[in-house]
Amino acid sequence: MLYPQANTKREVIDLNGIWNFKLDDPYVVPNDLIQSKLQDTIPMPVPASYNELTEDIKIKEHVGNVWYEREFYVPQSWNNKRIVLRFGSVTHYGKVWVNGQEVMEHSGGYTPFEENIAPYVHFDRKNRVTVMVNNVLDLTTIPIGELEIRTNSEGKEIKRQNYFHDFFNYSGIHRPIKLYTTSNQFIQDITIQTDVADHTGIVKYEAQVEESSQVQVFILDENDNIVGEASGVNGVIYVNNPILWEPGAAYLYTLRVNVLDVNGHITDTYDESFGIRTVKVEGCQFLINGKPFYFKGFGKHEDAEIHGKGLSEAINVKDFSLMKWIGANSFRTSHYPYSEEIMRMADREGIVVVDEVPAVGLHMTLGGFMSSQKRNTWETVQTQESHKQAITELIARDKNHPCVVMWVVANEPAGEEEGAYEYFKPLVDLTRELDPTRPLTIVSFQAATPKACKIHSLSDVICLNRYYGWYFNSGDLETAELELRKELLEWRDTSEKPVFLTEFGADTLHGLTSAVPTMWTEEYQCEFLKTYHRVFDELDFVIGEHVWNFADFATKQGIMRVDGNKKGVFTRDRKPKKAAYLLRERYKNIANYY
Ligand code: BDP
Repeated sequence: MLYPQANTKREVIDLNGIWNFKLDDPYVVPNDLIQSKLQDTIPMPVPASYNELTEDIKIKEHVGNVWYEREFYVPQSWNNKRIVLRFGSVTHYGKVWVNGQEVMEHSGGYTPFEENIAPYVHFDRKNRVTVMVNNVLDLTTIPIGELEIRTNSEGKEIKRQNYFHDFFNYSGIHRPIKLYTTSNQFIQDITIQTDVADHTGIVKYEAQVEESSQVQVFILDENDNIVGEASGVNGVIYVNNPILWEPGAAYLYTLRVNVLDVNGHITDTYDESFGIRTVKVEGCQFLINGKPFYFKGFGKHEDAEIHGKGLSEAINVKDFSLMKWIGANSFRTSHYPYSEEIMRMADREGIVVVDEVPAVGLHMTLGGFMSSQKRNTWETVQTQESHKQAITELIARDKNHPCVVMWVVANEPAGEEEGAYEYFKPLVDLTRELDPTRPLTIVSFQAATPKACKIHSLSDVICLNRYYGWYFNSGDLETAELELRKELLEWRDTSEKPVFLTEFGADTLHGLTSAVPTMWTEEYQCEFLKTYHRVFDELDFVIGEHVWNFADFATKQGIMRVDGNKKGVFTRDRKPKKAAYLLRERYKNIANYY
C-alpha cells in the first residue's frame, strides 16, 4: 500500500487536528450517532491515544467503543477523481462513515487502511466523517486479550480488559488521517526487490496499475539524474556501479512510475524511494551487502507521556538522535508495526529495522503473573486468521523499505507448548511466500530452551529474550552469567544458526544509586549489561544485542510495575540513565560490520 504523496498528479489534504470525541453512549442507538452530529463531545487530537488526555479514569481505562467526528470540505476541482480517505492506524478496530454512510472498517491496530469515498462526498457543502473506534482484544485478535464482563454486588456491569502483553493498551486514532486524490487511471501499488551482482544493481519492479497498461518507469539517483529506465508494469532495471544502501550510510534511489493514457499523457505518477542492498543469513552470520553485520541497539516502543502511542515526529526525531548519540545501528519494532513515518526516517537515516507483527502475548501460561489460569495456548487462541492478516498487511506496507532486514512473526509465543509448530508453520510459509528476500524469526521466550522449543527450526535467526539476573537468578549476576553462557552454547549446538539477543534488561529507577549494585539501581543495570556483554564478546555466533528497552514505558496497573516498565536506558522523557554512557562507550567500539 502506497504512502499518500502530493505530486504533479496527486493532491493530499491533512485531516489531523482536533476532532469531536465521546465515549460510547449506551442510551443512544448507534444509528443516531451516525445520522446526526455527535452531541456532548469533548475535543480530542488526532493523532493521539485518547486515554491520558483528560483527568477521567473512565476515559483512561475505557473498554469498548468511542466515537470521533469532524467536518471537512472537498475542493470542487476534485470532482471526477478518486478521493481516498486513509487512516495510518486506528487501534484496534475502526469503522468509518462519511455523511452518515458506512464506507469502510478495519481490524488490526497498527496498519493503514483506506477507501475511495468519491461516491459519498459533497462538493457544494461541508462533509462529515464519523469514526467508531473499538479497543477490545479477545482470543481472535492480534494482540490477544480476554474481555471479562461481570456484575458487581449492586447489579452494575463491570467490563475489564485483560491482556498478556507488557505495555498499556493505548487506544484511539494513532496515526495521520489523510484525504488524497488520484486519477481513475492510477497506480495502486509498487513492489521493488533489489540484488547486486558484479557491481551492478538489479532492480526488479512490479507496478499494480488500474485502467491503463501504458507505464513508464525511471530510476533517479539522489541528484535526480536518471540512471535507469523501462516500460511496462513489471521488469528489471540494471544500475551500473550503484551506491548501496548501507547501515549508517543510507543512499536512496527513487523509482518513478508514470501511467499514460491512450494519447500518451501522464495521468498518474508516483515516486517510491528504495535502496539497493542485499540481506542474507549464511552459516552463523547475518549478511548485509555480503558483509557480516552486528546489530547494536534496542527493542523500543511507540510510547510517550500525554499522547501515548500517537505519532509524534518530534519524539521520533529525538529518538533517532539519541540512537545515533549512543552509537546504535538498529532497533526492533517491538511489539507491533511502527508508523510509516518512522520507517521512512529509518530508510533516510540508515538505521536498520527488525520489523514485528503485533503478535504478542500468545502465551497463556506466561510466568503465572499475567494470567491466572494455566491453559495450553494453542488450544485456546483462535488467532490464525488475524495473524495471517497482520503479516500480509505488514509486508504489503513495508516491503520496499531498505531499512527492514528481517520480519518477526511473533514475540515470545508459547514455543515450548504442544501445538506451537502446527500453529506457526503456515504463518512462516506465508511470510516467506509474501517476501522471499528477507530472513524471518520468531522471538523466543525464556522457557523455550533449546530442548523445549518446538519452533526454532522455522526461524532463520535464533532471537532470544533472556532475563538471567532479573526474573531468573534475581540479583545474582554471577550465576546469571554462567546460565546465559551455557544456554547460548546449547543454541549453537542445537541450531547452527546465528543467535541474536533481542531482549535483555533490568528495571532501573532513574536516580536510585548504590555503591553495591542491587536490583533497581542504576549501578545494577550497568553491571547487568556488562555481564551480558562479556558473554556476547566470547561467542562469535552472537550477531546482535538489543537492550530491553530504549526508554521506560507505560504498562497497565498491577503489582508487577510501579509507574510502568523501567527497563529503559533512557527515562520515559528521554533522559539518559548511567547505562546510556556505558552503552555509548561500548557501541563506539563495535563496527557495523565485523
Ligand atoms: C518480555 C517481553 C516484553 C516485556 C519484558 C519485561 O517481550 O514486552 O516488557 O519481557 O518483562 O517478556 O520487561
